Amino acid sequence: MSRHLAIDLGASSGRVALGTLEGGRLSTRILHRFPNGGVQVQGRLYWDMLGLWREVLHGLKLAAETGEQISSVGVNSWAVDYALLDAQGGLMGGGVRHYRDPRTTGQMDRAFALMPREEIYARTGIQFLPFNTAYQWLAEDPETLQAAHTALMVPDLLHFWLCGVAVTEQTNASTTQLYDPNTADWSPSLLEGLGLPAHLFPKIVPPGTVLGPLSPEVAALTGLTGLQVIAPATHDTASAVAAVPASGSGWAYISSGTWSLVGVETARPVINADSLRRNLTNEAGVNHTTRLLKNIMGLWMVQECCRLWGVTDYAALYAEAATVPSGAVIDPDDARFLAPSDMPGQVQALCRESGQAVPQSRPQIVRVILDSLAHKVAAVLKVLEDVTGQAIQTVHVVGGGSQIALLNGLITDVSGRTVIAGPVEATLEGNLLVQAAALGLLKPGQVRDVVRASVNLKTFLPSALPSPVHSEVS
Ligand code: LFR
Repeated sequence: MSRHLAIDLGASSGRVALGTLEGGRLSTRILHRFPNGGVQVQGRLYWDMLGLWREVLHGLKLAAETGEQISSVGVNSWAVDYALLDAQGGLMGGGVRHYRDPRTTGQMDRAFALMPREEIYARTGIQFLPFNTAYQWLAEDPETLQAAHTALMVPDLLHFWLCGVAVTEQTNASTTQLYDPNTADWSPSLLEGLGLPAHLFPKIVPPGTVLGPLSPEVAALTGLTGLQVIAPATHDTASAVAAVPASGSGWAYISSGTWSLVGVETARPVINADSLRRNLTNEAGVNHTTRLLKNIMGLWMVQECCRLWGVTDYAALYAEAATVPSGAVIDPDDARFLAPSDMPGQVQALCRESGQAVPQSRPQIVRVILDSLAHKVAAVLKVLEDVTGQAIQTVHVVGGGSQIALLNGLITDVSGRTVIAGPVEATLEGNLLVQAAALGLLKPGQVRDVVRASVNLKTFLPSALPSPVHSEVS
């Protein structure tokens, strides 16, 4: 039997959880849950890193109070964002900028003037998204970048604070669009081509790397002793995909949360004219796999509506949305939805502009969002089939969004494929089990078996003839 701690930082909330692995099954107990989100100051959007660190320390203290013997701890979070550190390891530039900060507007075009789009894609295989680390770096004040000593991705920063070791973990490095999947290292030609300082990011380590013991400072602050800090798959989506309870072939996954990440697992990156045209991403997964996927705007759209409406009971809202008929279908990846805004108004505007019925009530607006997400998911599944030549029969939906029966049903019906929903806590489970594998307590190939043995899944079968889905996705 072994115990491990997972620190999971999501865009809207964070958790510290204790996992117990025993007899090939994993049980997970959430010790501490705390809210997260952007903090706006002087027109800039940041993450509250010090506030998050305080919550992490509190969670670790609760872990110490359980009195259990815990072997290891590891952090995962959203991708692309980074901290710049000075030579003493101090945070520079006001902390970590949020990827939804509008500073990246226009930076992709600047990058394409420095290096052709095709070449950037050929070297990285990463979906062009305005907030990729590469474009955030282009938006940095050049003097700050020059003055910086080190850049650490968010989970790497937390690992640095936990144990003093500064490295970049591979799954998250792959999201920067500065990483070459063929060499599993930073791409010198990309850094040079975009004029970015190559020395900032430290060495890349694979998921499941033991970094070292918890620092004496953190041990004293929390009362925890004897733990190793282990880099899991630090990109939350990579941890979630590691815990997809699939076996065999013919399956895709959706990591469903603030974003919907829709993809398949491949043995090698798929980087060609077709994947470029479809703007698919090739992010690194565990065990040398590739996560060939696409970012879809996801439940962020509902979260933003709820923020504006002051609604916190999501379950009630989804239940109401299930009682209204299907409405307009819009493109959830319209650029206007990216930044925090009047989301209901933006949804209504796009419905109006596209000549469709404009939803009025809250449930109608949520219904338009869910219908639109389901249609986009269905289109991406077709694209993935086209690009890989592999049929997809089953779609595993994992993460918080897997609890939304309405969305699962819509995905099933619109795509005409079986949906298997769960686990809700895939990210935590992937994080915990990759730590266990790093300590030799599991074979890497056993992670999914343990998840299957440990969780309850729900199956949604297509109830109607699939609607025609257009597979042209931008
Ligand atoms: C999901 C996620 C996505 C990434 C987005 C921004 O939480 O990590 O994979 O594209 O957040 O970092």
